[in-house]
Amino acid sequence: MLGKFFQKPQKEESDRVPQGQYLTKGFPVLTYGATPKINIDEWKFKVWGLAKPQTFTWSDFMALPQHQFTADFHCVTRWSKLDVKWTGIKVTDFMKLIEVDPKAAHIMEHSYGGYTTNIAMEDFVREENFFAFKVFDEDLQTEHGGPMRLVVPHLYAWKSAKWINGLEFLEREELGFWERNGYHRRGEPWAEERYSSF
Ligand SMILES: Nc1nc2c(c(=O)[nH]1)N[C@H]1C(S)=C(S)[C@@H](COP(=O)(O)O)O[C@H]1N2
Ligand SMILES: [Mo]
Repeated sequence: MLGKFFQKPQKEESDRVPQGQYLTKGFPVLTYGATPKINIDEWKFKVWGLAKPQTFTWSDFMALPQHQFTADFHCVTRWSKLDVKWTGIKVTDFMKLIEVDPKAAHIMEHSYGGYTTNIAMEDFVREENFFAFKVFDEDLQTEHGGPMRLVVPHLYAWKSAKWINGLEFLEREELGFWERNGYHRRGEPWAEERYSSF
């Protein structure tokens, strides 16, 4: 039973909803473990591994161009939310601030609280990916990843790390938290890459 919160997509929306997903009009919170509390004055974002080690502050991020993004959000637990409106900073703009070794082919996303998720460089460095600090014109709520989260619209939402605070550049793929616990290493919703087959 889908209940009143989850609906089968309308015809005009159905081509935007991947196989096996249901639409929700609410915005569920999906967090493993505790929700970290982060003070913007103490917020730090680091890059390391196959990149020149650097630390950025909140104001370093706020100095980058800000954009509005509208993107669909697909959780592997089968809910999708269409047209989420975010404000954020493009990954491609942030990448101009850092020096990455050409051997780096993968990234581990790190978050306050210890969450990790892995992503290939070509899935990460895309025009449509962004660091979000507002949703629907309001400061990003702590439970949705505030003050800052990553959003990677073309992959299942577990790749969109909440409370993100670092990027570790890697030559070879390593597995993040959910990926070590059976989720797919890439997680493309249109291919239903939900769980790993090994
Ligand atoms: N740090 C962190 N990021 C996370 C998660 C988490 O547990 N911790 N859950 C992921 C999952 S499974 C989903 S579906 C989305 C949910 O985002 P929301 O809670 O804002 O809906 O965040 C992703 N990012
Ligand atoms: Mo999820």
